[in-house]
Order: sequence, then C-alpha cells, then structure tokens
Amino acid sequence: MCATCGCDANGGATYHEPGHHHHHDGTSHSHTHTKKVVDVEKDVLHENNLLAERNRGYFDAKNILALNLVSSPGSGKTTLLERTLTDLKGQLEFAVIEGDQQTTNDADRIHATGTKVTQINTGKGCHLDSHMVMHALQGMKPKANSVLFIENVGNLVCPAMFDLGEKERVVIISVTEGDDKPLKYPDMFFSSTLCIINKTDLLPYVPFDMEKVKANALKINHKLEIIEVSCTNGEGLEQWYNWLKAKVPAAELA
Ligand SMILES: Nc1nc2c(ncn2[C@@H]2O[C@H](COP(=O)(O)OP(=O)(O)O)[C@@H](O)[C@H]2O)c(=O)[nH]1
Ligand SMILES: [Mg+2]
Repeated sequence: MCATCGCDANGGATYHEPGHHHHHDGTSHSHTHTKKVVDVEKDVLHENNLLAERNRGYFDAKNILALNLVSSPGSGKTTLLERTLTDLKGQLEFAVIEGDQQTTNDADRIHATGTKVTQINTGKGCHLDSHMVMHALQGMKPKANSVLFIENVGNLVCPAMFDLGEKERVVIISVTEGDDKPLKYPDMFFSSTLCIINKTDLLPYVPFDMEKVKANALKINHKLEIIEVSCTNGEGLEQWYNWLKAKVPAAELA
C-alpha cells in the first residue's frame, strides 16, 4: 500500500463485476469521497510539478538528457541499463538515479559498470517524486552534457502521475507480462514517448501477441515509438542505442 500518493484511497475508482451492469445513482456519499481525494491529489501533484520544473531547468542549463524509466518490477530496467552503460561506455557520459522501496541492489549493479549512481529508497512510497530527485541531484552533481537515467520504482500505476522533470519517459514491458498491459495501465503508456518491449528471447515460450500489444499501446498513444529488445541475447539493442544517441545533441557524441 502506498503511503505517499494516496493511491490506496478509492476516489475516482469504478467497480466492475463481469456479467453485471451497475447503474451509479450519484448519491451524496460517493460524491463526498471523490471530492476529498481529488483535492488531496491536486495539492500533492501541484507541489511535485513545481519542483519538476526546477529539475527540468537544471537539466536544460547543464544540457543533461534525463530519462525516466518506468515499468512493473522485473521487466528488465536495471538489466537494460547494465547493458547500455557497458556497451556505450566511452561514447556517452552517464549517471544513474535508482529508485526502489528498499535495498541498494540495483545501485550496486550499476556501480559495478563504473557509472556514477545514487540510490533513493522510498520506504513505503510506490514512486519517485521530483523532490527526491532534486535531493539526489544535489548530492551527485551529474556532469554537463551527460545522459541521466532515472530508474523509477517498479510500478505501472503511481509513477505515471509524478513528473520528475525528465525530458522523456521510457516505459518497459516484457513479454512475460501479457499483451493487455497498455490497456490496463493507459496513463503510463500515454505519458511515455518510447516503449521498449523486452525479453523477446522468451517469445517461443509464452503466449504473447506482439502485434496485439503494439496495437493496444498505439490505441492509447498513437505517437508512441516501440522498440523490441532482448537484454539477454542483445537483439534490438542497437535500435535502442540509436534512439538514445539521436536524443543527444550531435556535438556531444564522442
Ligand atoms: N530472458 C530474459 N530475462 C531477462 C531479460 N532482461 C532481464 N531479464 C531478467 O529479468 C529479471 C529482472 O530484471 P531486472 O533488470 O532486475 O528488472 P527491473 O526490476 O525492471 O530492474 C532478472 O532475472 C533478469 O536477468 C531478457 O531480455 N531476457
Ligand atoms: Mg531494477
């Protein structure tokens, strides 16, 4: 349960039972609940958005390409970063902020690649927010003209609402998660500019319709770019690296 964004409250939620059609009567009871939650959410998000703009100004001034990596737990965010940081070493300057509820496991994995990394533990929090990122930046001072990856807490819901000041949001799903995820978690796919579909090496073993997941994702966000990769066998990674390099101003490429 999330202690910071109020996502355990039922405001705005609708309930569906298969085979049953509900008629909402709009009683004052349900209205009161909805109003309360929306107000709280507005305050939290307003403060977050102000600090996100501050972070964005910092990134712009230092010409830092900040990317917010979002996904469910285990889709391969850290593995993708490990591959990327290793394969592009010497070509681009990198820094990483790792978000997890507990442990420094991911930061340790990134550190092993020789990349500057800061771990943020959110405790009971289910997402990173712009305030946490601001503090991490103050400590780590990423270099000008670098690429900053921010690996968010594994969760396809709450991180969608929290702008961190990033330039782009990259959503990662893996083929073991099912091809209906874009429809179930539309906010995440709507707010991202790139969708990476990982673990294509497992396609022979799982029922996952690649064309269907793409159609579902594009139904939510018709501008979404999609790249299929396998971090295990390296398939498709070149396309991801090209996408990344194209986002960095040409003069900064080594
Ligand atoms: N088969 C396969 N496994 C992968 C791939 N990428 C990551 N994994 C595995 O998926 C698990 C979760 O990866 P991790 O990077 O920790 O995911 P995160 O929670 O999103 O950071 C690990 O056991 C990885 O080795 C892939 O392309 N193919
Ligand atoms: Mg991770």
